[in-house]
Amino acid sequence: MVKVAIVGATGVVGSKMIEMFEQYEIAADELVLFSSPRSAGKEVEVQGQMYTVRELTEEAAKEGFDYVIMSAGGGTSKHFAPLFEEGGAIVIDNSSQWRMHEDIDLIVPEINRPVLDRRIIANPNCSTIQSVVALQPLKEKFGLKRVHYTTYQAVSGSGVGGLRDLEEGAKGEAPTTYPHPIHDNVLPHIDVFQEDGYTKEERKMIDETQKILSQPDLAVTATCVRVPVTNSHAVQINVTLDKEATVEEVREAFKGIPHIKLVDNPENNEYPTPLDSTGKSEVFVGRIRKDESLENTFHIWCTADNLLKGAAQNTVQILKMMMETESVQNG
Ligand code: 11C
Repeated sequence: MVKVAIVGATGVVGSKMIEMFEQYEIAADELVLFSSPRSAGKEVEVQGQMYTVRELTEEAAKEGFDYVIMSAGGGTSKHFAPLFEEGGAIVIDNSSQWRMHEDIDLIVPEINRPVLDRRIIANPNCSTIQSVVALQPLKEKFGLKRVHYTTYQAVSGSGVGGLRDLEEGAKGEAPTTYPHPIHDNVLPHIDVFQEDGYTKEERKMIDETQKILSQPDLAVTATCVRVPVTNSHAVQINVTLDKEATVEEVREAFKGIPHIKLVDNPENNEYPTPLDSTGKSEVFVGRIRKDESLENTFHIWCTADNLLKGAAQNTVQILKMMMETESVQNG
């Protein structure tokens, strides 16, 4: 009897998690969908069956779930993830609340495995996930010395509010989610500013990259930018390798990896774009060039669906991995 809950089931990422349940053939004997009081009572279809969404309460969190996936914001995760954990569940959380806690695993299934000091597993930030997936083959082949990210992030990363600001902004409406119009504009501002002048999104990319790649002393810096694109984040990665490599060797490192799609034929105007990666499960890489200004340094352009590999897909991949591991352990 496997009992699973989805918290935040009616949100932008929650809806994609439900789609991923079908794609990854998640076999739950009992499934419960939770949301905020505002969305409770809605009817939602999962794997061909209708469910009534319930309000998440402290009592409900102790109903003895085996697995819980959460995408309901940091505040909800801070309060409810430990309650689900106390009730015996493995919680996979998509917020930034737990990611950098020392005893919490931060997982991208293609890269690392949980050790489970706690039964809460954190799903990384969307722009971080696609970037580390692109960096991993280079780490394995050549080693990493320094990474400089510049991001071009879609408004779907801000949920319905971001989508609204782009859509309504095109009709001349004032923004309600961003501090400035996003239509016809770019904003070098994602999440809140910190005292050091970096945004929290930039800090997440730096800290999470070091943690996921198990390289705490890796030099990483980032500038994160919101662009008027509906979906799929793009990241320009400038990476300095430990060992010498040619452009062809760097390209080769990405070949034959099922979760990476190399699109790098500039002579035919072929390179990854957010439109091409939207709806796809892979991380796309291209425009691979040598950075002549620094030794052993390359430019890599990378796009991925921020709601799929950047959020819902990665979360459900972790869920699937945990369900398979536990069922093997339990015979
Ligand atoms: C964005 N990366 O595009 C953010 C969304 O820490 O999981 C995801 C925020 C997070 O705005």
